[in-house]
Amino acid sequence: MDLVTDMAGVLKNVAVVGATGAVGEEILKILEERNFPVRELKLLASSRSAGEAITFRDDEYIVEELTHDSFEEIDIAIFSAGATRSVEFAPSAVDAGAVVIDNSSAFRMDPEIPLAVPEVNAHAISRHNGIIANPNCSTIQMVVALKPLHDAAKIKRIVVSTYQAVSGAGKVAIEELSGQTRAIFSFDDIELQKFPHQIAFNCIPQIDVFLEDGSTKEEAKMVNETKKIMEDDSIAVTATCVRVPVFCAHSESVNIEFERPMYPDLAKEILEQAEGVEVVDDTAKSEYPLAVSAAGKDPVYVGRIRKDPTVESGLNMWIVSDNIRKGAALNAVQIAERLIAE
Ligand code: 25A
Ligand code: L14
Repeated sequence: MDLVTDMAGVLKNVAVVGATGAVGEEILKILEERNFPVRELKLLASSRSAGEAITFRDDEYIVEELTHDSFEEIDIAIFSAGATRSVEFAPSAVDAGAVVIDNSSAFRMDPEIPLAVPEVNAHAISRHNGIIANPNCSTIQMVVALKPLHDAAKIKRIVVSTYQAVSGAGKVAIEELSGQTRAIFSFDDIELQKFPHQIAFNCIPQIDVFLEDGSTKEEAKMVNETKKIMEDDSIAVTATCVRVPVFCAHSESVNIEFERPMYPDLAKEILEQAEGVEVVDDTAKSEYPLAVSAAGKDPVYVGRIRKDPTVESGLNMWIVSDNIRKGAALNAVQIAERLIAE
């Protein structure tokens, strides 16, 4: 087989649903950066954005309105337009023969649908029946760092508190933080859009809606998705998710209790070898992961690795990653890469 036919076999027709959103735009950037084998590209969004021109590689593409007929000839459809759109349109994409990689929470806990982080449970990807779910951003960065430690010493319990960037809530939310900041400095009234309270110069202990038990849906996602991705229901997880006035990258304070002995030095050694992880931990130089340094980068950064002396075998650490990249767009493209490698 010559190179041209060989390449032609691997090229895929790709649809990006929500192409004009914060995650959709990053998906296009990452497909370009990683030289993803795209034959045809279809950019789908709401009627608000239809007709808009977007440049991908050296060609211009026109955004089309998402309909049930959008997926003819599409091999891979990456959805990032919210759960309502996924529930309504993903079945049409599957019926048309596409494999759907879905960024929303719609299908994540469906036992028939894989919930995949390539560094953690890549084997789950091949078990799909047309849809593969991309986990929640806060969960992804935590499991990438914790899975190798779980393999080494079995995690009993995780206590996590998140410091989540506004970009997770989309472009309107990014504008909301800058708009409120400008308003405060010019003594104007602040405007609320995506968040229930002022986010500039504030911390809001609510992400997504409240559930009956007093936790939020974002916190429940961290609990349930962690068990599914790590394939271990015995891990106890408790979470508090907080929105902070940061534009990009989520930070997490994580306390981990292990069944078997685990030490900071051993954890560092393990994490230095781990796929997708970068250890930044030099307290003498005040070096640890920071949101502003992680923004625009691929790794999950881990630092402040230290013993938790209040339990028999425990560690505390600080985990930071770009929520739009590894937390959403990059993880989705990595799943697509695994699909075509199969
Ligand atoms: O915010 P939305 O409504 O969920 O929209 C996100 C994307 O979905 C498209 C939308 O196209 C955008 O590309 N979309 C929305 N409704 C659609 C429909 N009916 C639809 N596509 C098809 N059919 P758009 O043309 O509507 O958006 C253009 C820009 O406008 C912003 N926007 C969207 N709705 C708006 C709005 N602006 C004002 N008023 C509205 N009602 C939109 O913002 C886009 O910039 P955003 O993109 O940045 O939204 C990001 C979405 O992504 C989710 N998200 C973020 N992180 C993650 C994540 N989801 C999963 N995992 C993550 N890690 C956010 O929750 C948010 O929904
Ligand atoms: O379920 O920060 O992936 O508001 C989408 C919204 C993650 C959080 C999900 C946010 C969420 C995000």
